[in-house]
Amino acid sequence: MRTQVLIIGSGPSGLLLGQLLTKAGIDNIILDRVGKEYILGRVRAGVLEWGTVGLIDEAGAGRRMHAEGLPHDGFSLAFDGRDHRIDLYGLTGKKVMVYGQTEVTRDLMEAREASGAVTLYDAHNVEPHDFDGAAPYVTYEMDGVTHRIDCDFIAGCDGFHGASRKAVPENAIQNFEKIYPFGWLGVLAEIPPVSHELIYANHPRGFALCSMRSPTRSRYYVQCELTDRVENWSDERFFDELRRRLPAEHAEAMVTGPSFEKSIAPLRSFVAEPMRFGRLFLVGDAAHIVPPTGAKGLNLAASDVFYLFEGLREHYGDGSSAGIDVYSERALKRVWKSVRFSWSMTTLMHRFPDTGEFGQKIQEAELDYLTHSTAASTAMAENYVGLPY
Ligand code: RFL
Ligand code: PHB
Repeated sequence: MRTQVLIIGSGPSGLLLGQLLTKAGIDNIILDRVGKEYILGRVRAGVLEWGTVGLIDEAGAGRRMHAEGLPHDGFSLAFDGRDHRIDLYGLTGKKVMVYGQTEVTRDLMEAREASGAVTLYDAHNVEPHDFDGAAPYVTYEMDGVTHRIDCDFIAGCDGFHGASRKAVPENAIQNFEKIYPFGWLGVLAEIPPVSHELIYANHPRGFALCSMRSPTRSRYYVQCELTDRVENWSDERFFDELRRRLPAEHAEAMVTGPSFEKSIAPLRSFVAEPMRFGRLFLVGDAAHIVPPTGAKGLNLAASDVFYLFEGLREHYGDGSSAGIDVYSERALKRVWKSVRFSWSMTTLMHRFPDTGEFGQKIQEAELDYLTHSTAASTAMAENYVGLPY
């Protein structure tokens, strides 16, 4: 089998890239090691930058997002027992869209199926080969048989634990990493959100986040110990803890109900440099991870896709390799700014076990500065809605 661009990974980055390429007449195949239902069962991101919204539109998968997604003009930083609103629209003229990653993925999958482009699920032992030469290929196993697909380029869209980054020789790649000393315990429940905007709460008991998926579905998180287990958290204990970390008006107004998803995610910042190795490109979580506090992971995956798509379109359009050659540099510039923002918002909003009284005072001063200085809140808003591509 042969294709122009072989995409490893059918998450949001692989699907978005695939749709943009297909629309531009560039042949591509997607391989994923798991099945469609498994991919759609993962509960992840909820906030889309407007640039991401535009790319999903360009990919022809935006209809339901515009009908059902919730455009948000601002969010709250809650501390000292009350809300401090960050007026995203007033400060930047831009909004964000609250629309779940599961739905983005479903819409992109449907658009792909309608276009007739090929996705091969349950492909095991996927391995990229010869990407440092002119004729790369990928092998995989399906139903006990090894298959090979030849291609011009390989897009490694296979997430943090994927095969693409692992295929790069150790001496060709540099990793930068920071692990945070806590995790997020998240629940999804069919209950109306406590507020019409997101609430990021800094509280002596730890961070909490009130987010949503729709007017009837809430996504809530609390900071927890890394060693904690979901089995230790009944719904009752979760909602008690969440309420204690919120301003009284929200705690009193909160509607609770049975959760239908509950999971703990560790927090990590990670960047691999460069993002291109000959004819292999790393895209999205395969190249970088950010802690979810800034809502940047999925949006960074989208900006990587934008840069790579531009490079490939140029290559197939007029034979120029200029866009491909600057892919890694362009993508990394934006990646590091989002890594910085996600780290700073994580540092600002969480309780760290070893902060000490000095660190605590600095955090309080920063929160006060941020919410009283138009310059500081504009900087936060500008990063949150997304820096330009
Ligand atoms: P994905 O989504 O991990 O998809 C990778 C795909 O590759 C497949 N795969 C393989 N296929 C073949 N062979 C292999 N060896 C393979 N290994 C893996 C996998 O099956 C999968 O289908 O990566 P992608 O596409 O780069 O997308 C990245 C985003 O998923 C991620 O950045 C976000 O979910 C991060 N994130 C958030 N991002 C936001 O922008 N806003 C948010 O509000 C937000 N909240 C979050 C988040 C991530 C979270 N967790 C659980 C990590 C909240 C949480 C709790
Ligand atoms: C979510 O809705 O899952 C969500 C929203 C904002 C974040 C992280 C996660 O910063």
